[in-house]
Amino acid sequence: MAVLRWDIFGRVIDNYGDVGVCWRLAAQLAARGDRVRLVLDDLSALAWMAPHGTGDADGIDRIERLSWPGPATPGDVVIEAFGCDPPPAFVAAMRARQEPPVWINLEYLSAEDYVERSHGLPSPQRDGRTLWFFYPGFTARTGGLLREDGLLAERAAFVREPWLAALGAAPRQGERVVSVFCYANDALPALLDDLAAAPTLLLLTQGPAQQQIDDTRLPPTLRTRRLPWLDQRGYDRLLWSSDLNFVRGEDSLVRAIWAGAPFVWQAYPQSDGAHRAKVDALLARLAPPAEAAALTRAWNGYAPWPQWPQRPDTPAWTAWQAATRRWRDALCAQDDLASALRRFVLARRSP
Ligand code: TRH
Repeated sequence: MAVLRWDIFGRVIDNYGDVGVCWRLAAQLAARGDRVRLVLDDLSALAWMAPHGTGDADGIDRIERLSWPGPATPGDVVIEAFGCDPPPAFVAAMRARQEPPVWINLEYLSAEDYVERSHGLPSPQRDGRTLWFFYPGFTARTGGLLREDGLLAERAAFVREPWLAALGAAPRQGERVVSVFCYANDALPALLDDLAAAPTLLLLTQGPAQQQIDDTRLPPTLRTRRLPWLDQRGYDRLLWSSDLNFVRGEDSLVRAIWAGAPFVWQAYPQSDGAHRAKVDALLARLAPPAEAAALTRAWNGYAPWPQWPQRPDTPAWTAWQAATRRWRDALCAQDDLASALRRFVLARRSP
């Protein structure tokens, strides 16, 4: 298999999705034997998300982590994540190369229909080069989702008790485990009220979940553990360990899908309400029971708080779990994003 040299550029606009997606892509390409330089305007989140020394067997420790503006000379492929505009001097160097690199804009993930129409389109530039649009997505006519080789087997072999115990978050007998990664959310008090109906261990990630919840005001049925930032592998395991996951943004949504447990997604809130269309499009594809869909809409702030399936022995919970697994299995039958992207690039290189 040809070894490709990739330059991935990303800018941290807000939160951690930009760096999270760039890192996962870099890691999956490196695991396939490619050479990867990752150029970010802010490398700080990598210190907890992808600490050095944790993945040498996969080639991950060979990824070059570079501060913006990064290298002077391009490799074979340039990825600009989310339209971040690589440095002008680098773009000029791309133009100067005899065989210019394949240049790709990796777009945001959405379940909306426009993704299929836009995926793979060329954008001819004034100087004769082409920028290609590559859209992640949920159907075979999109770029697919980031998924490591062997991820599902690893997940199936995972045993949660020792992992949670090592985290200092062992559940008590009969307690359900719920992880929460969210933006500031006015619906949190309603959620806590509902969860308090049964013994629950709430695993709160860094950020608004920890800031918004006051442990001293919780009833005895709700216990909390405030987690440090975990690395991405650890965050995956947190999702595998939980009976119900609240996730947000782009990357943790995908990881919740691979985890296979019922999940509730909070889209990145936009002042014009554009996130509603994203939530509705996701729900249309996942097709959970109506109560779970209602919960997701309420969690995103545009529907009243509903009655929702909480107990694993109810038909609605079973249906929710089944819908989640069905969708995961269907998505796993499709190509993963790194494989699709490699193929896309190879087809656009000069012979
Ligand atoms: O941080 P986010 O809210 O990022 C968002 C979204 O990507 C959104 O689409 C985008 O428009 C906005 O940024 C600018 O959520 P996301 O995408 O889930 O990214 C979080 C990353 O952090 C993900 O890679 C998982 C990782 N993570 C850890 O590695 N450890 C942790 O403990 C936690 C909580 C997250």
